[in-house]
Amino acid sequence: MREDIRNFSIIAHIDHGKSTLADRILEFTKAVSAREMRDQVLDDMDLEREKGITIKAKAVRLDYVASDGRKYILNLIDTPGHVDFTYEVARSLAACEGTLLVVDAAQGVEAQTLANAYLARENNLKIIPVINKIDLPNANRENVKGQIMEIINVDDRDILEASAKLGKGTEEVLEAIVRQIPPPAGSPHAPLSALIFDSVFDPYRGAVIYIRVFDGTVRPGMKIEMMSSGKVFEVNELGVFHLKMVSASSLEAGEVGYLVAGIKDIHSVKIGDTITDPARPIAKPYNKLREVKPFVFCGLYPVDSGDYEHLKKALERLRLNDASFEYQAEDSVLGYGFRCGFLGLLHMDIIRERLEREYDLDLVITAPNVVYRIKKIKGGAKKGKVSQKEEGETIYINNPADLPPENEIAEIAEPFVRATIILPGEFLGAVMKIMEKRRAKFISMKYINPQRIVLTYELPLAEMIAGFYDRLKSVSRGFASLDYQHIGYKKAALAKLTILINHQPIEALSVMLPREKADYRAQRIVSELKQVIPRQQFPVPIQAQIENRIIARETIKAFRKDVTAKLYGGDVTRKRKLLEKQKKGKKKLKRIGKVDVPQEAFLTFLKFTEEE
Ligand SMILES: Nc1nc2c(ncn2[C@@H]2O[C@H](COP(=O)(O)OP(=O)(O)OP(=O)(O)O)[C@@H](O)[C@H]2O)c(=O)[nH]1
Ligand SMILES: [Mg+2]
Repeated sequence: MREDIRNFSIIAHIDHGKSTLADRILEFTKAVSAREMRDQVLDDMDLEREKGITIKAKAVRLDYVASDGRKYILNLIDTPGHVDFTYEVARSLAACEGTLLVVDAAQGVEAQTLANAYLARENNLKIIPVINKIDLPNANRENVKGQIMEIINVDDRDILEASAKLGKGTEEVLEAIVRQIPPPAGSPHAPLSALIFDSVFDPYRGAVIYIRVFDGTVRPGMKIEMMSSGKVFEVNELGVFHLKMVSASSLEAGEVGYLVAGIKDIHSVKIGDTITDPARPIAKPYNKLREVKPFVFCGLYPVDSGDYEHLKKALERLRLNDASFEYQAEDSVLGYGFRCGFLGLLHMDIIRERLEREYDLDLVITAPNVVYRIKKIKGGAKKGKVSQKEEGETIYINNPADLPPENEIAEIAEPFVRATIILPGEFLGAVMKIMEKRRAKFISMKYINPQRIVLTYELPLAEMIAGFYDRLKSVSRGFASLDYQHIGYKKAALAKLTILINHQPIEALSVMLPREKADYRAQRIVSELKQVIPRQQFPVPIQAQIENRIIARETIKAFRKDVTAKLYGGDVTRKRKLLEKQKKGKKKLKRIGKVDVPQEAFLTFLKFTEEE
């Protein structure tokens, strides 16, 4: 047992100050020099810095001399707070013995505070609650303490207080980590077992695997076996995470670090897999990580069809770094591309942006949808009610385009979620109203304290992916927070809306809609498409169809839009600038038949999910 090691993660609701607290811990332990230091130094991805949020969990190793005079090695993992990235949190927790649960002193307990605290408890981790941002004028420590004691079993005195911004309370946090979190169990002499909790692709070294060693010792030159596949590799290099990776001569029980084993075939690495010594294997792999299934799907197509192979490579590599997304090749009227699955809309956005930036790709993304379960009628064509024995196979479709013809469908079911919303009482009315509009069923209402309400609803996942989070935030002035769990499929009255442009059905624009809202939404979708699709040399009809019946129609009048028309007279540079801008805008057009369809057309339906 390594008495001198502590492995912990930092968890919280989004923006409660995890990464800033990590900054202070890094500073206090001198893991970063003043020169290297910047705000949220662990958020090193461009996207993270731009959006001001953590996307990937990050591990870093620190040395700390505690007040007992002993030197400790701390492995810290900073995690993201957004609900789409809960999977990152789950993985990080699997590598730790304890966790800091950070709660904003002004916001109090929110939906991911609750969700992450439960995750930590499921993993049997020691939870150290920390109230952060006590410097804020509207900080309400006593109230927040009460809220924390409602959700975890903790004594008033054991709730720490900090201001990560001012660097207050950092030492108390470090001392609590050393005293309260148990050192890792396990023996360096036992047979090797290590958990893969993350990985990245390096063009020169192949897969770099992040591991937590539970038992045994791994050294360069040693053979390792991936337990899920039985594949064996030889370790070339290993090391630990300081701000950068630093090589080491071994990693033993209790330690967190990385290893490189010349793995060029990315498919050999599975996050959540257990590594062992093929000469002395352990009996059973760890089963610490639940596999996550993506819930939201969309098509990704290169704007330039010549980029297909490049996109395929990029997806393979990105998937190594993010096991929670899926892809499979598909072709459609948009050409060759991929159907990709994500954990939510932010996740979808991030992956698309990473592909565009890190791999220099231009992509068109189609409307996101959930996975539908279809029960088919046995033997095919038969109308009306179907008795049990006539029912045929059940299929799952992740693309509305794959919906069988209506006369073969006995039943359509869609995934439902149980949503937990935490909000201050004053927004109750507004929030209940948006829930009503989204086919949500009220389940319960509970008070954490007189000002904070926990609402529970069951609703179709499809209603949540379309702008729900933004709506919730805007009607509650940012105060409501949301978490959700999947609760399985329920039968629903849905229909596929197909859009025809210039008489050609464009499956990439198809969406599934609740039947009772189909007419209304179809009309709004075609009107919007009329606005966003540029005029052509000829008139272009846009039609919306359900089961061979046209239910809405608009026509785009002919003529090429001349952006320079309103510029009369001399200024050539302005004219050129405008033309260039138009050219740039064009990059994101996809030519379908004779019509150019811009990116935003594919996301039109997201705008019309709530009827006024
Ligand atoms: N006033 C005050 N602001 C703080 C404090 N700690 C963090 N902040 C601010 O809160 C915002 C969010 O901080 P982050 O550290 O990025 O929060 P996070 O929990 O890592 O956020 P995610 O990783 O996106 O979930 C930033 O603007 C910080 O400057 C604090 O103690 N006091
Ligand atoms: Mg962060």
